[in-house]
Amino acid sequence: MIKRISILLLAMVPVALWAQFAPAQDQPGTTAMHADSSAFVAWAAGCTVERGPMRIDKPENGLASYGADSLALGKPGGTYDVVSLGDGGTATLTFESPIYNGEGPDFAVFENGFANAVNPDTWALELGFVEVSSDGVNFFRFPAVTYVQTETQLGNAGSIVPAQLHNFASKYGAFYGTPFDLDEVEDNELLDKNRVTHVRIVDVVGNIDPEYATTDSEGHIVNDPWPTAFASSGFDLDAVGVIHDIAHNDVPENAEESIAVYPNPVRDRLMVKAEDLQSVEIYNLVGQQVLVSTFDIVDMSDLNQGIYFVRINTDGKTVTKRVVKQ
Ligand SMILES: [Ca+2]
Ligand SMILES: [Ca+2]
Ligand SMILES: [Ca+2]
Repeated sequence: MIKRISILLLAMVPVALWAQFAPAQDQPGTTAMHADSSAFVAWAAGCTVERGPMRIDKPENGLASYGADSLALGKPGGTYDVVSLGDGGTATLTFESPIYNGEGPDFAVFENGFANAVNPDTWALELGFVEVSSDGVNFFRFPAVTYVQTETQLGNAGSIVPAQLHNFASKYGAFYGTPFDLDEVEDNELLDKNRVTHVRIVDVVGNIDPEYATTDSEGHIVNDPWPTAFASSGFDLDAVGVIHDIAHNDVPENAEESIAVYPNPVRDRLMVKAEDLQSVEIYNLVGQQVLVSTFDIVDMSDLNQGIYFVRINTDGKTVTKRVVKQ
């Protein structure tokens, strides 16, 4: 009897472990973002794809070929409006204005996944790693985690429960973006999270054979639909939506002034508009200096609520602005 109970417990534990990330787009608690969400202020403006093979173990069969790079630009178009990356292929996206690390998610990636017709709790999702860069040279990957089993290779109808995935593109089906928060990328002196210029999607190979497998940030092999030995092999990129970019930050009330700060009141990032900016100093009400920066975006999120004086030093001119921190 005791033995039977322990077997039952063992059978139940993995289910609980798997269900620890946000659920599918049709369930409460999902983080999926619909393409029409007003949170999106811009869409990718440039895309360069390096295709991978249709099958990594048979490169002689040729590369994925479905879709043009330009199908990843603009708003999501759905199932056929995609560019296919093939096994291990990449897509590198650029934007009209740099992305900054605002409150919550900063951009979202759209693929063309769909619910399994027989078991609609599972989805055919072709996964990708997501990386960001602020110089187009050095790329930094979001820590991604999968709890999809690794005993049985998912076939090309592959059934994945979205709650088993975190920080993979795509966790959700067509027209629903997977959000990414720059806070989750490890800090690095070569990455300016407030001036991200490039987003790169890297197809996870998805083959569980250790010879070809790719692993998540915790070392788990990533199992995804494989082989997908046809033109639309691998990750099918539909769009990348921007939530926080510098161009669409709250428009400064005093835009005509040569030196301005915005938004005001400010919650986290204060933008400084000034030509030939040398430094920004922030003082509290009793005149203590609480922050110094040489950048035109100052992170005030760690400061207490209240009134601050922002001294902006430019080449030849110093101006002080009163700012309310919320
Ligand atoms: Ca963020
Ligand atoms: Ca595909
Ligand atoms: Ca598209």
